[in-house]
Amino acid sequence: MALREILHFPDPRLRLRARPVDAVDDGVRALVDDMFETMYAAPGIGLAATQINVQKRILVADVSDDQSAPHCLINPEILSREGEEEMDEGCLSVPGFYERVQRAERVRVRALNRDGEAFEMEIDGLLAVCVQHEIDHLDGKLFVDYLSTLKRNRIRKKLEKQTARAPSERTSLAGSAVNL
Ligand code: K2U
Ligand code: ZN
Repeated sequence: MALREILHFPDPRLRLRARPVDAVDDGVRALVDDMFETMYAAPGIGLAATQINVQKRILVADVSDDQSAPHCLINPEILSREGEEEMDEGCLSVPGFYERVQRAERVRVRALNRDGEAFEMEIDGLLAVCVQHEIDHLDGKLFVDYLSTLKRNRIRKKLEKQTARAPSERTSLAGSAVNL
């Protein structure tokens, strides 16, 4: 397993649309394992392959408190959406920023698991939010796209400044939340 670099907004590679996985082979399983390792180390509760510059339709998620509920969704499809919910979302690709986003409260999803077997599941709560957030990543969409142009541009400018700073100073700043 290996830790992968997570791309940061406004990196244009985050805007690429991921392609379906043709066959769930050992190479895909190794990629899934790297995604889980990278997600847990970030730390985060979800990660899309797009965020590590791999344009394959794969996401991982684990909203448990103790890394006990890993989910791997390959070629995920949302079959149905119900209700509405709102929460402050963050993103490993937009470090230090949290903004309110509205999404479906409950979704039914179909995907392939790490063994290439098809499954469906009905999800709600934080896992439903996370899976919708990750599927957006696979379509080249970020949570900042739900914000006003003004707010999105202010986030972009702040992150561009951090990227331009020395790596050591950038790391210490990344953990500080900024309210716009
Ligand atoms: O895609 C990512 O960057 C992973 C997100 C997933 C996520 C975003 C918003 C809402 C739910 C999940 C990161 O895990 S952001 C960190 C985080 C951690 C706990 C709760 C919310 C966000
Ligand atoms: Zn994200």
